[in-house]
Amino acid sequence: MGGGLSLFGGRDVRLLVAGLDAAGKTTVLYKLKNGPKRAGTAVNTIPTLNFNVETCRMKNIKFSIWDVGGQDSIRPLWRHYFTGTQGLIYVVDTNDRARIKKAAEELHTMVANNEMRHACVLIFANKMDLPHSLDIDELTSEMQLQLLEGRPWHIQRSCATTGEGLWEGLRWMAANVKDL
Ligand code: G3D
Ligand code: MG
Repeated sequence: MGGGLSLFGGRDVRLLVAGLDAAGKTTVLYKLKNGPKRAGTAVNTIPTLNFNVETCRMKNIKFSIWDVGGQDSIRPLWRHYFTGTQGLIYVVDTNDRARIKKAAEELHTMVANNEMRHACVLIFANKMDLPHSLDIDELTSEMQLQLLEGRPWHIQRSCATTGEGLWEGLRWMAANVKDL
């Protein structure tokens, strides 16, 4: 587990995708898996029962990306996936104003876990295509992202259904993720 050189001569990097249910995690995962050239391909999502894992390559990095389900009932299981995680992709539905505090709480609880201490954090401000989205500044303040200081973090606008913003986010991850 963990990062390092792999058989194909590049780096292996392990990422975890998290966020509340319906934030867009599975859509993000399959868009990244399909690659930028197939960004137009629709993704069929079903509520994730257990987890999905997919790989995705960028330059000399092979990302393995874990999508664990977001339902309340299985959230306590998330910590089992933390070990070896080098980067967290935290997906937030910018239209779900009612649950923004809950999304923030969960993010901060997650990064406080000892197994996540080396993980850098990429926040996808997702569903930016919808008319009542919180903007980046509002989201940064509502989610108290300044509390993430001390580790690399970055917020990126995205629309997972079209793929907009996802590759920019992954490029940031590629540049900031550390081998464990
Ligand atoms: P989850 O895995 O976090 O639970 P999903 O979320 O990826 O299953 O997405 C939940 C719903 O949100 C899906 O719609 C999906 O198409 C939609 N969605 C994801 N990203 C975006 C986005 O950027 N913009 C918009 N408008 N919708 C998005 P359905 O209708 O299948 O429930
Ligand atoms: Mg899902």
